[in-house]
Amino acid sequence: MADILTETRSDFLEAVLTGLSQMPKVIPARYLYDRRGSELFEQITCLPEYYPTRTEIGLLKAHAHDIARLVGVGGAVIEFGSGSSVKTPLLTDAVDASVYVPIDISRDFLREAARSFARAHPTMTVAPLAGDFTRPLALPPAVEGQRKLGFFPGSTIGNLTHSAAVDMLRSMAETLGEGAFMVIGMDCRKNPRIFEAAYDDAAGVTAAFNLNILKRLNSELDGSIPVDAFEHRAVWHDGIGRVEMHLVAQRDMSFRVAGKLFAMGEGETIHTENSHKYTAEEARLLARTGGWNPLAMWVDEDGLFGLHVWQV
Ligand code: AVJ
Repeated sequence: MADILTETRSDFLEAVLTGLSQMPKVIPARYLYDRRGSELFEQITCLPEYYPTRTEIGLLKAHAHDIARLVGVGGAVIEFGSGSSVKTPLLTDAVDASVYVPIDISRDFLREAARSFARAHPTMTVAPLAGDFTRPLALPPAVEGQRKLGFFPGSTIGNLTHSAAVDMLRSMAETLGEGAFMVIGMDCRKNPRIFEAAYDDAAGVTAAFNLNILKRLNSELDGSIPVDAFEHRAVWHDGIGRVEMHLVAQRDMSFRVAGKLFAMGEGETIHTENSHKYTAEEARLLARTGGWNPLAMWVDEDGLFGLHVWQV
C-alpha cells in the first residue's frame, strides 16, 4: 500500500509533467488545493453566485433529524475532503457523534481545521487523517467498534469522471466497512446559466483560484510560467453533464517546469477541473454501481442541490 500520509513533491511533479505532456493539457484538480487554493475555495463558498454551499447547509439543517433517524445516534463521522470542516457540526451534532475523522489531502489546512474543531467540541475524539481518499485508507484506531458514518459534502464527487467516481465510492465502502452509512452532497443538473455564473464569478475569485495552480507550479516545481498570460474559463458540457475549468493561453509561449520545456499556442488550454452534475436518477445509479444502497434524497425547492443518504 502507498504511504497514505505523504502526497510528495515527486507525486505532484510526476502528475504535472504527465498532464502537461498530454493533448489537451491537463492538471489534476486536487492540486488546486494547496494552502492558498484552499483559502480561495473557502472564499468561493461565500460568493453570491456560488449556491452549492449555502444550499447544502440549508438541506443539512432541514433534515438533521431525518438523517439521525435513518443512521442512528452516536458513532464516528468520517469526512472525506474535510477542508475547513464548517459543515461538520451540522452532522456530528445531528447524530451526536463521539469521534470525528477529517480526511484531507491538504495537510496544513487539515491540522488547523482539526485543532479548531477539537477546541469547539471538547467531548469528541478528533483523529485527522492526511491522505488521498480515492484509495482505500486505514482508519485511525479511534473509530474501532464505532458505527461509521461517512460524510462527503460539497459535491466534491463532481470532480471525478463517472468511472473514477465509481472506483472512489467502492474505496470508501471498503474504508468504512459493511453496514456503514454515507451522507453525500451532489450538485444537480440545471439551467447552464447558473453554472456559468457560479464558476466565473464577478469578483474574480474563481479565476484567482484557478490561476493559483500555475503559481504553485512556478514556486514548488521550479516553473517559469507567465501566469499573467493566462485567463480563467469555465465551460458547461451538456452531453457529459459537467462544468470544466480551463486556463487559456493568451499568446504563443514556451516555459519550463522542473527543467522540462513546454510550448503552448494562443488559445490553447490547460484543463484544471471537472465538476459533474447529477440528476436524481443518475445519482442513484452512481450509488448502486459504487457499492452503496440509496436510502434517502432531499433537494432544495429550487432544484439546485441534492443531499443523499446511502448505506454499504
Ligand atoms: C469543491 C469540487 C465541489 O466543483 O463546485 C468551485 C470546486 N471549482 N468553483 C465545485 C470549485 C470552482 C467545487 N468542488
